[in-house]
Amino acid sequence: MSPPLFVVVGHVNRGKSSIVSTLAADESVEIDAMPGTTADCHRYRMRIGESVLLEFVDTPGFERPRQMFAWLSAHETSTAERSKAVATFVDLHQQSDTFARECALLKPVLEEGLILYVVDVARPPSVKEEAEMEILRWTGRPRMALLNPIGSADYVDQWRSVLDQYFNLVRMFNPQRADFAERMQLLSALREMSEITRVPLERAIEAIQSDRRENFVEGASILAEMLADILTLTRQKRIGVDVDPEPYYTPLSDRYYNRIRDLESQAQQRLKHIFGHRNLSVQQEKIPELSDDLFNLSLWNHLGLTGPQLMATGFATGAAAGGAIDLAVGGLSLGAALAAGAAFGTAASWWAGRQLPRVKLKGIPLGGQMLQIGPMSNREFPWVLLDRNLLFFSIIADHPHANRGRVAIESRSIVAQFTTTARNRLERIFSQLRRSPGVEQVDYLKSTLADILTEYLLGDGAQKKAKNV
Ligand SMILES: Nc1nc2c(ncn2[C@@H]2O[C@H](COP(=O)(O)OP(=O)(O)OP(=O)(O)O)[C@@H](O)[C@H]2O)c(=O)[nH]1
Ligand SMILES: [Mg+2]
Repeated sequence: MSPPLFVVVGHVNRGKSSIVSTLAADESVEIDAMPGTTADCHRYRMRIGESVLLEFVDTPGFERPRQMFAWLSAHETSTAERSKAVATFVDLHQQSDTFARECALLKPVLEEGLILYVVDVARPPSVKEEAEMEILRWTGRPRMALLNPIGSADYVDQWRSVLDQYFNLVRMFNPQRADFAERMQLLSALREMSEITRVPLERAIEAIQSDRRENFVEGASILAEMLADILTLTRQKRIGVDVDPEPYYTPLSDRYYNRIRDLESQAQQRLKHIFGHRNLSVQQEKIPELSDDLFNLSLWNHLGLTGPQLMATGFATGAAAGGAIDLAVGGLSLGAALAAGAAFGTAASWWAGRQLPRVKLKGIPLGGQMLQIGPMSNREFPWVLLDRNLLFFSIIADHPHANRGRVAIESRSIVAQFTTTARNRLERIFSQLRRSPGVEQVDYLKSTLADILTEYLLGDGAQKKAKNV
C-alpha cells in the first residue's frame, strides 16, 4: 500500500515549508523569513522504523498562475475534460522555463497527489491566488485549504467564503505553534480528504501514536539513568601521605561538578534525538538572573520541592535523620566544604547552610591518602535535577518542528505537584542511591525510577504540558 502523498502549495512565504516540517516532524525542512526560500520541489518521507507512512512534497508555489489559467481557459473543451487540460499543459510546458514551477508542482498532484493549499489569513485574498485556486480545482484532485494565521487572523472570514468555493475542506492550522495533539487532529482531518487515503492515514496515525509511547518509555529510562549516574557519582584523587589536601579540593570539585553537568547535557541530547529535535536550542527561561547552570541558586529557588514538602518527605522516608549528620560534611573542615561549594560559583554562605556532596579523606592500604568528593548528599538536589529535566522533556516532546527559534523552559515546579505517595517513593530511591549501593542495586533502583517516571509521563505528564514561552 503506497503512503498518501500530500503536495503543499500556496503563495510565496505563506508557511508551506513550516506545514511540511510540523506535519512530518522533520527539522531538516528549510524555513526562512526570506521569500523564495524553497526554490525547487522537495519530497519528504515520514518514516517510522522501515515503513514510510506519509509523503510530502514541499513546493515553491506558482509563479505565473494567471497566465497558466488563461491558457487552460483558452484550451477548455468540456468541464469533464478539465483535469486532462491540466495534464496537457504540463506535457507541453515541462521543458520550458516559463512555467517550470507550475509543472514541477502539478506533476506530483496529477500522480495521485492530495493538495494542501496554504493561505495566510493576515492578508486578504489576491487575484493571483484566485487563479491558483482555479487551477487546483481544475486538477480535480482532493484538496484541503489550511488557514495559517501569520501574525493575525484579520481576513479569516473573507478567506473562508472564498475557499469554500474551491476546497472540500478548510481548516485553521498554525504550524509554528501546533503541539502534538493539534498535529494529530490535523492528520485525522486529512482522512476525510479521500476514501483511498482513509486506511493508510489511520495506520499512520496509529503508528505515530505507538511510536510516541515508546519514545516516552525510552525518555523515562534516559532520565532515570541520568539521575542514578549523577546521584551515585564520586571523584577521587590520590595524594601523598603527609601532603596537605587543601589545594586539591577545588580542582577535584571542578571535575565532579563538570561531570554532573556533562551527564545532564548528554541526557538532554539523547532526548532531543528521540523527538527529532537534534538542532533545537533550549534554554532556561529568559530571566537574566536565571542562568542555565544547574548549580545556580535562583534556579534552585524556582524548582524542586517546597521547603515543607522536602521536610515532610524526609521524615516519611527517614532521610532527614541521616541527612542532619551530613551537615558537618563528612567530618571535614568548613574550609573544605566551602572549597567544594565555591566551584558552583555561587554564594558560599548559601551553600554552607546546605548539605554538600560528601568530601572524605582516608588513608589507603598501599600508602598515601585518598581524597573523595561525592556522592551528593544534598536532599534538594535530585528534585531540582528531576524537575528541570521533566520540564525539558515536556517541551521537547511537544515542540513543533517548524519552530526553530530558541525555546525557553519556564521555571515552575512539576515535582511539587506530585502526590505525597509519588514523592515518598522517589525520595526513598534517591536516598538509597546517595548511599553508594552496589551495581545490582543501582540497576534495580534505575528501573524502579524509570517505571515511576513512565507512569507519570504517560499519565499526568501527557495532560499537563509545559507551555512554550
Ligand atoms: N508567526 C508565524 N510565523 C510563521 C508561521 N508560519 C510560517 N511563519 C514564518 O513565515 C516565514 C516563511 O515560512 P516558510 O514555512 O518558510 O514559508 P514558505 O511558504 O515555505 O516560504 P517560501 O519557501 O519562501 O515560499 C518564516 O519566517 C516562518 O517562521 C506561523 O504560523 N506563524
Ligand atoms: Mg518554503
